[in-house]
Amino acid sequence: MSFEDKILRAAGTNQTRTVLALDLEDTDGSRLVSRSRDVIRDVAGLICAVKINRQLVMALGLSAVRDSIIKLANDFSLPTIMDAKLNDVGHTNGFMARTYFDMGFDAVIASPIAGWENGLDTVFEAANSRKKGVILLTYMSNPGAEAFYSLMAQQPEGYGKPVFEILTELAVEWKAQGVIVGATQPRVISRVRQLAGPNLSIYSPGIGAQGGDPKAALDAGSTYLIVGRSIYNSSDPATAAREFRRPILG
Ligand code: 3DU
Repeated sequence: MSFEDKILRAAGTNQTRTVLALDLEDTDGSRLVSRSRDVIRDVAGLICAVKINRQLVMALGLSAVRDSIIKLANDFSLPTIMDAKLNDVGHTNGFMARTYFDMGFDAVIASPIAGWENGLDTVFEAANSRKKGVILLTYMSNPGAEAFYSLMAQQPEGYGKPVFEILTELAVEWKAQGVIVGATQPRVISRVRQLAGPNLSIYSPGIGAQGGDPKAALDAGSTYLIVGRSIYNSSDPATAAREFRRPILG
């Protein structure tokens, strides 16, 4: 089953659009594993995917992430996304993408700034041949993101276009399975939705802890919400995760 089919199935079964960002920190590796697994068990029926960051892979190593986290997510029929923010030349991007996919990840996040030729071409090749997903960073959620992603880029025809619009067009052209657009910028989400049409999935981080509002993001056109600290730092992660489902349940 492809990445998109897996996340759609989980979103339908669990009536949710929430992707859990599993970014826990702990100096003790075995405690980090057990806390991470507890959060997944607590919210498995309330989320549609688990996103893993490089900080978890740095702390545990890739095989431990596969054995302790990816397998558990898969036991709950949840796909996993590796937030690798790939941004290098083709041969190393390709190696990293193949390794993440062959370890069991269903999708990777990459930065389109690397370009296609000898940049992200190898990542898409690795994904397409394995029915995996590539999600492209299109507008980050942090306040500093505006300085670059909203920058007007001079077009050959003479007019200016914001960088994020160019990145959105590339995501459509390259047939990415999704784009990341911060929930902190609902107007940007609307514009990306307008440019990309109804089929491209928009993943929006920056909910809660970074100030983004889930309903505003979904109303503006986000498909999925990426939520970390507001769930795993809560004394009751399941109740917190249930709250993020509220805007789609009505
Ligand atoms: O703020 P939170 O704790 O809900 O975490 C947000 C997650 O989304 C975290 O894993 C971070 O790496 C990721 N992310 C952003 O926050 C902003 C982006 O533009 C892209 C990814």
